Amino acid sequence: MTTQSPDVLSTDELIVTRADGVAWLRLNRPKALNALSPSLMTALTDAALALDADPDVRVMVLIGSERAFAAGADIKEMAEASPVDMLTRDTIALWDRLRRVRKPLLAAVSGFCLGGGCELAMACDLLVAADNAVFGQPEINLGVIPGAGGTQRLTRAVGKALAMDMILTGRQISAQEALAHGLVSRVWPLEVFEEEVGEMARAIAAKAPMALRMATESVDKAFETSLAEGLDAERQRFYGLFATEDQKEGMKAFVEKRPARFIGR
Ligand code: DAK
Repeated sequence: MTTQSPDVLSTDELIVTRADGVAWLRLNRPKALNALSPSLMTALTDAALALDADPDVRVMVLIGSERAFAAGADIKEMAEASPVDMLTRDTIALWDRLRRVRKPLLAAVSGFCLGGGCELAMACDLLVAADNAVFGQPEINLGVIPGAGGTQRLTRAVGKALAMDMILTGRQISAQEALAHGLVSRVWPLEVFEEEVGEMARAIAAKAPMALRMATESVDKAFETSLAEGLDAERQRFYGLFATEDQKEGMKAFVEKRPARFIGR
């Protein structure tokens, strides 16, 4: 799992490893609690898009350290910026690039997950946590508001009451509270966290890649469309999957009482 040697896509700030169809992207700026500098975001999006194009990779795990997934965007780099600086740097384009990834992206959060860190985790398809995880949008303490999707994705995930509470007061919530409010889907003790994340990622990696893609697209539609349009979009994808070899294999394997072997076609 994480004992693999670092991949060529690794940089000083991002360690990439792969095994069993799973690519691990580990944020690695320990001195700054993995604050998301433009160089780290560039390395992350470059790697994620390259891995997205590699047929041997079926799922990606975005992970930090035990102490911090990411404590936000790099405040030191933003502190003196003018609006024109912020616009011309256009770092939001890096965040938008990440949304082009089609393979399942799993955010595995331990420790601090704040500000841009929380926004990054929420931009992933799945969000799981260790029991020491802490989630928050503390930008209000800096005189600003979330700028990379926090007001939108947090509200959709946990509802208006808790989102307003967190965004207006800067209050941070525990992994258990995040689980209770639907921000994360699973919480494990820190001691077994990476093992469990690996197991979950490998389980997803064993599924049919086209079905994974259609499934994530369909779930995402639920946030963008009316129910009728969403149901229609789901149905088109469902029928479309009957054109894949993996659908034939999946159903044949069931009938023959054996595990399916999916090839991604
Ligand atoms: N940026 C830069 N450095 C950070 C940092 C951050 N977000 N968070 C922590 N660090 C650094 C600290 O400065 C410290 O560095 P040294 O002083 O040792 O050089 C080191 O990490 C360890 O931090 P602490 O000494 O503070 O450690 P503690 O355990 O005492 O406290 C903490 C941990 C996480 C509670 C604390 O560090 C903290 O409150 N950090 C800031 C959390 C925060 O406010 N995050 C939100 C930042 S604003 C956008 C894209 C993104 C964003 C907006 C727009 N567009 C592209 C439009 C996002 C904005 C944000 O995330």
